[in-house]
Amino acid sequence: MKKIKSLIIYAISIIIILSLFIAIKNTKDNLENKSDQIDFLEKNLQNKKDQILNIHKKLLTKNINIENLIFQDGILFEKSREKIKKLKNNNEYILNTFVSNDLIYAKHPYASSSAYIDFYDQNIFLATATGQITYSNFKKFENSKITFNTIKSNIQELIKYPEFFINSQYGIKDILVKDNKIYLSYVNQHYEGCFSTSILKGDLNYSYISFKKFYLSDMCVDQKDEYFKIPKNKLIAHQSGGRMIIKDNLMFFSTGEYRHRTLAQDEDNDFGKIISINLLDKTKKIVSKGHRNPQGLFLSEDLNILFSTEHGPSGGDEINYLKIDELKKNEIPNYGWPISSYGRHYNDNDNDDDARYKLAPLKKSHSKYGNVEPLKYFDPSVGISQIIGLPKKFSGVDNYQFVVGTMGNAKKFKEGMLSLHFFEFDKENEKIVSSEIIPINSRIRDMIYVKEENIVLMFLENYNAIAILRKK
Ligand SMILES: [Ca+2]
Repeated sequence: MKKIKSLIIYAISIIIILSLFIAIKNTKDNLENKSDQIDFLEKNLQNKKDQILNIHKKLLTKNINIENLIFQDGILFEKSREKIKKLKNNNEYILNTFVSNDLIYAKHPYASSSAYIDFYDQNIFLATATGQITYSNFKKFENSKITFNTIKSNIQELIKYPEFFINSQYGIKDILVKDNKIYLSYVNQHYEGCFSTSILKGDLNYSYISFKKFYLSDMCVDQKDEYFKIPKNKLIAHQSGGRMIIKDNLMFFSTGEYRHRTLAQDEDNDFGKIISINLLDKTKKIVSKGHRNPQGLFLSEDLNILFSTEHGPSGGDEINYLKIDELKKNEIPNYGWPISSYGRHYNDNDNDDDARYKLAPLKKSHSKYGNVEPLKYFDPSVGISQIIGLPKKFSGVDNYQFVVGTMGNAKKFKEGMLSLHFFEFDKENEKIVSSEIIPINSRIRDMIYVKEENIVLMFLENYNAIAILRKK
């Protein structure tokens, strides 16, 4: 009897092990299938993108810009959905999203369209990264369908290289409307293959704007530069910075280093810096150096602090800050890049002998090398973009609150990407005292706080959408 019992147990065990084995194998096969499917779909998508890009390029050589046709009579946004977002402090926010199928050009492989926003004189301004300027009165956002009117301009006469007007890394990097002037920062091609981040300026007009070059860097970064002969190294125009803020008669302007990393440490050029430009006499000054790609810039007038974000290497995104009083000193504050960074060069296989570390060592301390430590760094990276401060009437908290938007991509998706990150900042101790992530499920390319309406406006690169976040 005992023998039979143990035989039965033995048989059952074998059956369990066998079925487990089959289940594991099926799961593994399924996963392999899924990853094959994703690869297949991605390749198909890429083929479609390449075909469309080819068409756009060919049309441009015949002087046909499809976007001009689409934007001729304005573009349409449609209200898509309303969501409630709740923070740990029990504050509730309503998120409304307005989607446009008229936005067609993206400046990143994981975006479906790219654009920048600003608010002025009760209007939302939206500039596509390919240079179309549109606006709509904010009141229209009570409706479910909104037409943005197009403002014609001379941009196509000023910018002559075709990559600017199609899917590429090159294009507009920010819009700022202030005191009846409109400013656009953009990747400027000085001559073939040589770029800098420059600024156009025009008088605000709702039918036609004639832009003039307002700010032009003395030098450009050349694709053929010796520095790009380092293995795994080439010019990348994503690393352009481009954020603009105006306070009184001073513009703060962030610039990237186009992956010519060592430029960020030299004081004889504009790359990898935050600079100030006097609007009256155009004199410029370096505010801070040692930046890789400062894609977010915000001046808190309450704190008298300039916050910036650093789109870093792998594991090295940062939030930085600078007390405006520091500007009176003679020494230019150094934020470390590429001497110090908590990240590593992309695809270095954890190899410290990778050729890129020779000139860009990315030491794991800032202060030890005389550089300013970040207020916070993100490892893994989140693809940090714009940063804005929020007043108490929006945040409902006593501490100073600021929020950063993130991008990232679906392929290497990590928690914290495609999200809003809320931070409470203790101004006495100059420290972040709490943080919270609210997923938005899209790359947040641009973001502003609108005081008049007490709302946060965002441009979402994956939904081709303007999103409005307001207190419930
Ligand atoms: Ca740094």
